[in-house]
Amino acid sequence: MNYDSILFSIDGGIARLTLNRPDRLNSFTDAMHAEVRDALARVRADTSVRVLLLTGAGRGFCAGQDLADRAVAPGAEPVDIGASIERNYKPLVLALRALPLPVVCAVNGVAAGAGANIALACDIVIAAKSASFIQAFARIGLLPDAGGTYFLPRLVGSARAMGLALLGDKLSAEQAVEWGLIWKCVDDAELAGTVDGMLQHFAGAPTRGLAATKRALLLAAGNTLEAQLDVERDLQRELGRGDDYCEGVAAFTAKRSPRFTGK
Ligand code: T3D
Repeated sequence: MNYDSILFSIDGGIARLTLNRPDRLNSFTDAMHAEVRDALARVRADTSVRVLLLTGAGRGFCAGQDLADRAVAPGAEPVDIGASIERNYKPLVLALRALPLPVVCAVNGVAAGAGANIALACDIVIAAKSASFIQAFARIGLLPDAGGTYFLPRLVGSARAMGLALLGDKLSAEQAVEWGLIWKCVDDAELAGTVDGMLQHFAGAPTRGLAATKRALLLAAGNTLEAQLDVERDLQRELGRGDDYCEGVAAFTAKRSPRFTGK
């Protein structure tokens, strides 16, 4: 598939996906969704990939759905946005969560509507200080989708989730860190270098162990303690049979740096 709305590359174990409609703040069209789906399928199928970066081109990260596609002439049939969610946003959020590797989101500018919640679906979110998060749905008569009603209360608690979702106010990147919505924010000029350092780290990390860690943490949201202890036992048993665990122990014993293969 040719990509017009995204940039995508795989190199040295790192997949980079950039939303690339900067004049529309990288808002999503059906075509962009199809391209992102295709790229994520390639990430999933390529066993050399050990980390995925999601970011945006230009001054914004993503402004959610392209609203130019949603204007309805008076008297015309409204777009079935439930169908759009089923076809586009739900599979996207689930695909990001299911990827068996860390997904790093570099929020380079404003993240609004579904754009904010797609960022929250990623595993580690690093934002530029000038970036912001806006549950813009309240401004146009919708509710937070793309997982917003799931992620927000879990990340920042019910009171702040309600405030963000009902008011649709802009949350600065620094406040987002303070509230526990995202991992960290850095000066704008440091975003690329900070993110690159993290990508290089993950490209040499024990990928299967990280995939199991991600899976266990995500399962915890719906599990009892006992069920979760079982999850940990079963995943740990598999990891204990892996090359990276052997290498980790050997490197520790020999007092050298480990060379993980991700196997
Ligand atoms: O429909 C379905 O399938 C269901 C799913 C829904 C998911 C959703 O995401 S609904 C929420 C949609 N998003 C929004 O409501 C956000 C709309 N955008 C904004 O509120 C503002 O643009 C921002 C607060 C994000 C940024 O403001 P600002 O002042 O920095 O930039 P701007 O001037 O508003 O935007 C720059 C350009 O991008 C501008 O175009 P222009 O005037 O230069 O030609 C603006 O129209 C365009 N743009 C920004 N967001 C969108 C957009 N164009 C289309 N769709 C957008 N979402």
